[in-house]
Amino acid sequence: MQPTYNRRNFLRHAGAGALALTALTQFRAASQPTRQPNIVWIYSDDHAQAAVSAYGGHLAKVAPTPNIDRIAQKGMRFNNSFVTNSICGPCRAVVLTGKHSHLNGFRQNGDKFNPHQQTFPKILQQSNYQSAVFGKWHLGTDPVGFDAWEVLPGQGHYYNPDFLTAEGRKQVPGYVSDVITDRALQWLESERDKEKPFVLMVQHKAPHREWEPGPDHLTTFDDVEIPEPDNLFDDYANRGSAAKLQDMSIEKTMVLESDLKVWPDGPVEDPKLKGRWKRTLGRMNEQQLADWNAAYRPKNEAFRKANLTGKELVRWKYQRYMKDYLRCVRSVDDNVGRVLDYLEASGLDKNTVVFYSSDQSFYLGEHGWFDKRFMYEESLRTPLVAMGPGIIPEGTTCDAMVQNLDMAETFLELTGTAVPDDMQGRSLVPLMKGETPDSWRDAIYYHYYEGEGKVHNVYVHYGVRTARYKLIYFYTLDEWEFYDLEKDPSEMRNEIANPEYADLIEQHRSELARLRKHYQVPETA
Ligand code: SGN
Ligand code: CA
Repeated sequence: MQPTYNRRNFLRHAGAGALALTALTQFRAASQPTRQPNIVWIYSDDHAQAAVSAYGGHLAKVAPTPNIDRIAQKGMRFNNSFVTNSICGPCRAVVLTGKHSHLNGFRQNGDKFNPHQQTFPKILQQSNYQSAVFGKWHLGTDPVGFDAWEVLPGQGHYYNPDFLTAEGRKQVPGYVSDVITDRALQWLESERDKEKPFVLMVQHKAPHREWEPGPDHLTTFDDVEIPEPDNLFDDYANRGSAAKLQDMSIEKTMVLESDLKVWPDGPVEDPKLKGRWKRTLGRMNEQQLADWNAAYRPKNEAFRKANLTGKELVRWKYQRYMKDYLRCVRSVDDNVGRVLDYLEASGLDKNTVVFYSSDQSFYLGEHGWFDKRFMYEESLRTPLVAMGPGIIPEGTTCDAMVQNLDMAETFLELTGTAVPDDMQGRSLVPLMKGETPDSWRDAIYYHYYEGEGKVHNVYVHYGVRTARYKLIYFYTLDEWEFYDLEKDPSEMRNEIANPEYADLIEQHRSELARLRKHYQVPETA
């Protein structure tokens, strides 16, 4: 470990409490570079890797994310960043605890996070860090381990969002991505104790369904044609049952009014839609609603007149979906820029490690889908970029397989804090410095629990991914799938019955069994 992280030892020598703090202040003043770094974790909701232009995917040119890319340019892009269980609450619980879902107890949305368990913010708080979280939380119990917190209730709202605070619930005017960022900047500027290092979690709601763009981007992309993925019209031939049984297709699942914004011009009569109206357009003030209607009504009128059917209708839905999604991304990116600008202007950038990631990635029409959940590539991955002067060399990339499971240990190592033995990830700090330890993992474990009968009807499954292959077991269907990601990167051909792969499949079955044992997965889950 570099001496720059050594304040912990220093504290130990100086003694605890007030003495240590005074000594620390003097120590810092005398020798700036030895400070413990601050951490800013910017975490969005459902932001697909393909919609971060630093990854250079098919959307990079039409919908760039210049501010997120600034982080990658000044630091590192993780090319193989994966999640353990591609759904919101579980991913957040994994980041906080550094443990798989079966150990942290949060397997699916709707579970309640046990706030008495060990988390990295609690540990950092005990080692003189200040901690704050603003924005999406979605763990069912109040945040613990934070000096300051204001979080969205459940999924939260895009317009004039409500927040849960230690003092109760309040509504804040504005657009959610701006409001969350305002709150974080206010804490940085005038609420934190400037003598202490900090960890700040800025957690966006966007670009989550129902993809409501902010007032600055209502007509962004109006004149742009968004490129379609090759498998927008996937028929799920050569696949197992799970891909056919899902309910997350652009064609069949999307709601014309709330998802695609084709609301009636008059009052909403349908009782099923009234709730959706109330939590979306129904929250807007007069001006916000007027701007919204001015942007959408003429386009909706043209859509109604066109009377589209079949593939043309799917294509239209895809365009509307993607434009709204990317508009939401644009606001997130603008707000990442505001945070980076503040860090630069305040000089904090010199001693702050900034991460950008999302709870999980998302289908942007691949396989005809939106949403996530499956262990297929688009939702197994998640964007991860990080910058930190003196720690991460500029403009670098990393191909090692990393997971959200690694974040807690990364934050602890960065801050020079001891890592508890029961965390299950691995610190990314060596990778961030450009070294890949020989012992780095060559396989990851995945397990999705929010199964059939729940929203989007994705069957429970677990599996293993190695550098080139993926084995998935849909255990309630008793169906296995095996993909060769080099020959078939879009996972259109399940090779499980192909004798050419028999040996590899066997090796992956053993590896899966080994990982389940290693991570202490109960037999029944
Ligand atoms: C809501 C969404 C679903 C989404 C889940 C979980 N429906 O139920 O599409 O999969 O949240 O998302 S919506 O019509 O209410 O938007 S997660 O990001 O919180 O896991
Ligand atoms: Ca999510």
